[in-house]
Amino acid sequence: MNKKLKIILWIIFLGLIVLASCSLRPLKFQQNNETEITEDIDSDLIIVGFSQLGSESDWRTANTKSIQNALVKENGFSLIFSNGRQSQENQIKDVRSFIFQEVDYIVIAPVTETGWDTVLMEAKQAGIPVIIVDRKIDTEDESLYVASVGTDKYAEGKKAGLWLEKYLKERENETNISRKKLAVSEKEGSPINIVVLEGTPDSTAQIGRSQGFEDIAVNHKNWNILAHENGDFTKAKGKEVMAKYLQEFKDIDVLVSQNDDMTFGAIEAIREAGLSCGVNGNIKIISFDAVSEAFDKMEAGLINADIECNPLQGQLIADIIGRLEKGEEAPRVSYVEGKVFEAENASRDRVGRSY
Ligand code: GYE
Repeated sequence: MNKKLKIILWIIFLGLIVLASCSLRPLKFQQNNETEITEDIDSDLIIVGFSQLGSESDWRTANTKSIQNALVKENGFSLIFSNGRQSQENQIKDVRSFIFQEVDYIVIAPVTETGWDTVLMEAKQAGIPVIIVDRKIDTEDESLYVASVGTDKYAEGKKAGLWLEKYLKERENETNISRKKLAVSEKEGSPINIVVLEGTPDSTAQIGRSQGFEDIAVNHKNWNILAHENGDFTKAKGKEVMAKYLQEFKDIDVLVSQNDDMTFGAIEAIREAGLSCGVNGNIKIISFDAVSEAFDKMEAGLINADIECNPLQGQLIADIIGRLEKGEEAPRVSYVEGKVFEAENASRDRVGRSY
């Protein structure tokens, strides 16, 4: 190939490179080991920085997957994902990094409800809309975020209390003890000793589920909540705290565990203590989330009931951003609904579930 042609081809090649690079938005970015970053993206895409609170549970994995699957290039998005590893300090750093990168939207699953005003004010001043997902934040300044997506955690807590009410009533009827035959002292029913494994303190799931259950329990003088400690939504901590409860209390009737991962740990602790749980067990278990492994445990009769908390929130976030991009109003609060599942129907109810 003669030299002149080579030079012409080289000039054309360089020109194409220059053209291609000016249509890409170079992102200023800070690399850290928990952030997946797109270095150069098509400027037509909507760039979303997502600060996920951690990877502590099966529920969280499903929630992350749902959001990552919705905010994909095919849907017009470029996602920058950061795992906060259950630390608000990490999440605040993530949000500042997104601001530095001049993203179009920030999505946060806040590990706890308080302590967000300062960094969200920085996002507001940078003109970056914020969407809160899964849990809530506690702020006086409602302008700090444009929408929140999640589930009604208080309602979930009440569902747990209402299920226990129903369960005890059915048991009482089954033993054919009519209330008029009961001695006066038993009119309120025999003592029901309850222990609670709580989630991360100050998280919406812990606050809502605790309050919802307690607002039902308060109607029953014979329900005794013996202890309610933090199991941090993890299997290991749930097992550790349940083992402690089993040492302390010899007559536990019910375990209310605020997520399935802590329940899985508690079941191990109960069995290692030589006790049994679930449908035919010493200790009845009410759990939250209703992830796939919890259905396995319900089918095995180890969990009596599971209060669903639907993690599939990604499409809702994508829809909200789509509406905002078109200058339309977006709903301030969007809830995904959940059901109550019972061991007796677990095999039937799990058909078709995606997590
Ligand atoms: O129940 C638990 C996760 O905020 C609803 O957080 C979520 C909770 C969920 O660790 O598994």
